[in-house]
Amino acid sequence: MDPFNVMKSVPAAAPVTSRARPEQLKMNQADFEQQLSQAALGRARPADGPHVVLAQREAATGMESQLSDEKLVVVSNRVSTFDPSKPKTGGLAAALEPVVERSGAVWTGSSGTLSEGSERLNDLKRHGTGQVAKIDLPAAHYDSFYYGFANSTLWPAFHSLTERMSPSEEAHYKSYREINCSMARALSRLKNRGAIWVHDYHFLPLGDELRELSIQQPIGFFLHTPWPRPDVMEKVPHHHELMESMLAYDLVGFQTRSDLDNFLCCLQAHLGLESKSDAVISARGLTRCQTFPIGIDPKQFVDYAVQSLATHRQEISSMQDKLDGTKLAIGVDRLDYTKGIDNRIKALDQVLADKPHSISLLQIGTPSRGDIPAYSEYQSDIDSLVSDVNRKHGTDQGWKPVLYEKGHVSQMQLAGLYRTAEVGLVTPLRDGMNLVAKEYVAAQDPNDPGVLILSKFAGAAEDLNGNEALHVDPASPDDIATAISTATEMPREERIERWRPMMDKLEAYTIHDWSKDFLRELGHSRVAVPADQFRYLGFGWLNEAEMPSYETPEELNGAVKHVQDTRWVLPS
Ligand code: GDG
Repeated sequence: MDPFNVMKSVPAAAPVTSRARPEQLKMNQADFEQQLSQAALGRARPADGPHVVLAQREAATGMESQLSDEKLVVVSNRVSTFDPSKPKTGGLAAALEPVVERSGAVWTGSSGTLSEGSERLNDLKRHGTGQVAKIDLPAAHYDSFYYGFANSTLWPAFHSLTERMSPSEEAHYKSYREINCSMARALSRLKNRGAIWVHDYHFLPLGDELRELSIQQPIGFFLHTPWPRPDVMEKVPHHHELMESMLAYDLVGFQTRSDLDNFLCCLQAHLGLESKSDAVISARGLTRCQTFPIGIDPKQFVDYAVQSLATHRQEISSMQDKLDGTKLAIGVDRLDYTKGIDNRIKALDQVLADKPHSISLLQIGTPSRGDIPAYSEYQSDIDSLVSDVNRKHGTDQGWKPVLYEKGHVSQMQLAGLYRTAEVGLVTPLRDGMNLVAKEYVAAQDPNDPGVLILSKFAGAAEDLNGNEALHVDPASPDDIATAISTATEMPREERIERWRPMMDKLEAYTIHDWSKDFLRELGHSRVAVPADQFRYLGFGWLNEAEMPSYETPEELNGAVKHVQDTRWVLPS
């Protein structure tokens, strides 16, 4: 029996299927105790003492050793190209590539080729110490899954832009579930499968589908986008079923505290489930929720920025020629309506009306999801705004205030451009984190750094606070315009004072810390205690120091009871 898998190996007294109604999630006392005693019978190992607990804990905390034979499996919709000459066009790819290369994980995702019948698992390909296993997903469902439910319902809802949500179509939801089933089946065919780390809103119910296939390994989920408030979540069709399915994960990770709080509020408001210390207990077991603010590799950006000024000197100086002596602001975004590019250009318009020929904006816009009307419309709106501003404020000598680059640039070029720009403009209406904000900071010259203007609704604003970055309301071109003027006039000493603490934070929690942290916590999330420790079952506390205090019996959702009639009160 898998020592990391007590809860899931227990036959459920009252089986709860993935289609259970919310009230079924709460277990009655008798069921819970029956599960405990069945688990105790199956697990009794009288010789095990505390040293075993410790040994198991060590194994649980060091995922690398735990996974020496069994590979960590990372799942996301798209898999990166791993081609250094090709740009990373999205935050998820930028974040996971170094994780997979260094950890030896197997990264699975859609191949981009669709299959006529059911899913098809392609041969594994090596990248660094890691491997990639691409999956051909069923043509019959992929578009409705991807363009339909994932990107026209969940994406706008999770960014609290309900007006952007497409009218609900039952077929889209059906396809969303079908693709999750296909992915689960493909994963179940992977050999040497260890813990599974699922990424993003495309795969909310994947953990549940994997459990239905009796997959026993620890399964964690990380959401790269924000999680909305209950009133917004309510507008997502099948939100009950989706949230309930997420309780099949052992660990659910969010970018920020406010996303995590929103998720817990949604569980309470929509499923009636209480949480304590960010743990939720249901008939599916224990789900721990935690924040893991995603980072970057700041050292790589420092190196790239320095190298870029030498390697790409010519391109950078020809771009500087186009500035015609004006200061430079930079924006780098997928062309997505959440990114607030329109308000940024309107703000530039205001600045230039006030101070003509003072600043240029280099906007790198990577085309994204162009097959969705909301995206193609947004992209043409940006095109017209850029033309208007260039027509209005450009000079007869050929200066154009907005340099709009839709082609891809390499990461090294990007780092050089960040370093050249006096202002970094990051103004999403809402964003899970926003890696561009962090990359801009990392690429700066420590002796003459630029100023980051940052939307207060980007996850990054929780870390890079208002004393460091200039926080703005992304819906207000006025606010952004004021910040641009402040940034361009800021004295060098103040720029350094603001930049240093941001850089310290980026170095203190890198992308590598982020992945290690998540995997360590995923290890903790599985119960690994011998039979005589069963009173701790379900909580994942593995030694005395981590144990919750138990005090006056208190109702914890009516679901949890100490075997000796003492109920846990989770530490606050
Ligand atoms: C999602 C969440 C969260 C873009 N254009 C080029 C290029 N990029 C790179 C950037 C950056 C990445 O793409 C974009 O990352 P973001 O974080 O800004 O945004 P999303 O794609 O929306 O990512 C987001 C992220 O996941 C991670 O969790 O932060 O909130 O929405 O790395 O540099 N890179 C290159 N050339 C380009 O033309 N080389």
